[in-house]
Amino acid sequence: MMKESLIILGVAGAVQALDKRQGFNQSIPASTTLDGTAIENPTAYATPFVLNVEDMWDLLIGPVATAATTTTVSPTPVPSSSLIPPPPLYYSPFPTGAQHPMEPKNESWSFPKDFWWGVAGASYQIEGAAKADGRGPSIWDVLSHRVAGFIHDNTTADISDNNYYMYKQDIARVAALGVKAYSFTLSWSRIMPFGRGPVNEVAIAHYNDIISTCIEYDVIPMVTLFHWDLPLALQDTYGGWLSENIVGDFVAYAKVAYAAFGDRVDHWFTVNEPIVFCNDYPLPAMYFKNFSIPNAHQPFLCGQSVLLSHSQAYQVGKAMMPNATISYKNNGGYKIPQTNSSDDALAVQRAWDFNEGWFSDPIFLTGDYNAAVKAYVSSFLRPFTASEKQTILGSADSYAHDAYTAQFYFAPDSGVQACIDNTTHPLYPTCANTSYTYSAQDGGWLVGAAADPLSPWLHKATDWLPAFLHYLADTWAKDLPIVVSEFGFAEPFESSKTLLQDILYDPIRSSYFHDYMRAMLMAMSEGVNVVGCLAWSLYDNYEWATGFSAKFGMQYVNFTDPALPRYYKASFFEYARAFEIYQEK
Ligand code: PNW
Repeated sequence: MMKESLIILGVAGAVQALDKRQGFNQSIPASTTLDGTAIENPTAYATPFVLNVEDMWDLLIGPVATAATTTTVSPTPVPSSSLIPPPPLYYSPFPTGAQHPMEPKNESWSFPKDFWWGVAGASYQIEGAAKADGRGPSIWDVLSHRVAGFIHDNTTADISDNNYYMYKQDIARVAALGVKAYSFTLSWSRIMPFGRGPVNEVAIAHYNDIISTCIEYDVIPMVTLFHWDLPLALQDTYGGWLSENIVGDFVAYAKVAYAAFGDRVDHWFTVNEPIVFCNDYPLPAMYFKNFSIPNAHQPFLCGQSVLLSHSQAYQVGKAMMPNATISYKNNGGYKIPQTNSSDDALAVQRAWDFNEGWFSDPIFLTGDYNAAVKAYVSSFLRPFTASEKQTILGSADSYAHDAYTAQFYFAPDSGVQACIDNTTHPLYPTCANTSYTYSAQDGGWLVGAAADPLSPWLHKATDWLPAFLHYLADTWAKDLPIVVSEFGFAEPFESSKTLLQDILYDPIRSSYFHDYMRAMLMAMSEGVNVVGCLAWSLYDNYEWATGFSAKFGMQYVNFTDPALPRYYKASFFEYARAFEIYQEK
């Protein structure tokens, strides 16, 4: 089905092929400036430069680092000495003579036999091989290479975990601990170096082999189409997600992926966390083509494009793969009213409305924005047409949520309504204040143990997970299954540890996974239909603007050793243990 269009033509040829596509250059006037004619408004004219992939790297990104290993590594079996679990936090199987109170198993809890538990990673964060095999640059190559001060520790993900070459070993290592599912992301600009047009067969072959390797190891492959690494060409051509031009391009890309992998992949996520990547707009000035759209409008223009892109990609996917589960990944912590005042309740509701509800209300409830968002956006967003609303409504087969944490919400000092009436209020338009602590009357304690200070949004708030899952089920999922599509923890100050054995012993992350799994079991025993969960992350990786300085891995990767060796941390065994104990055999 894809064969005819799927070869990179030689990159300059590919760009010319793109130019012929209708509309690609519609905003660029003819190059009359080159004939020497005097012009009235020089800024209205555009260059006729044609950049191939190499030019884009050279001119827009600059030199890129390459790993010591640049060929696919064969997997070596995980030695049994690496599979000995640590003495766990709550009881110990070690015959040391130490005494441990037993943790009783709750016999009324269980994970059903077909419950899938897995681990997740994402293309830009783990792959490395930035320029290999024709990959085009993404906006994150600009953010990490060019934008002064953007990355906390000045690192790039040029090499990162070198998963592009080491995936066989990576899959073997997760399979060795009994993990049932591996969730990874396709790099859009690997598959389509310009985000549209020619498809790179080498990239298709690469992801095909990841999928085959999963199947060989009896691990379910789960694929996300977009996890923030937008092809740079799309950002600089029309503003990326700011423009509805992206809808057709995203759907075309999704079709290529479904056609190539849909025979073996049943679990698909379209976009990861649109609340996060839409709020990344405006991108830093001076590094991307300028589209002069008011800053405050940009996240919502992005959101509009996401709803159209996701819903159309969903419908196309269901037509091509009727048995697939397709959804998108939402995110955000549970929102706890800090007091029982009615104004705090209102603030909590507006926080749901402007975050999860921004996408979930249209997709799961009505086909359109909720009233609070609509009141805000209607002056600058066009309304959805009736047929768009129909396409959006019901465009998900599960409710997938990246459910890491919880925090408290309360009304602004002036009250919620005064904020809504004052467009210059710093909390406008959401008009909800947040805190990580209980109220002063309740002692002012933190909601739970803090993660690394570089991930200040994250606390261990597993006590709130049952309420959280009930809320998602009652509000949006209803009869649809819930997938906890990411959860995990950045062990505080892990990057300042130096001894290997110290790094591998991660007690707060271990207690996070221990308590998280039991809280999930509790909610499931109360009737919440969670069908699977994906821990973030399979190993330490590039934590976006935090670089390598905050660590979410359940495996340590020694980034200073060119061989990039991986080691299981104690938390990985803690996660696996929950299923040894509670999953029906
Ligand atoms: C996720 N929150 O982002 C991303 O999908 C991953 O790429 C990232 O590495 C991981 O979490 C750890 O940060 C989130 O505020 C960003 O609730 C923000 C939130 C949750 C997840």
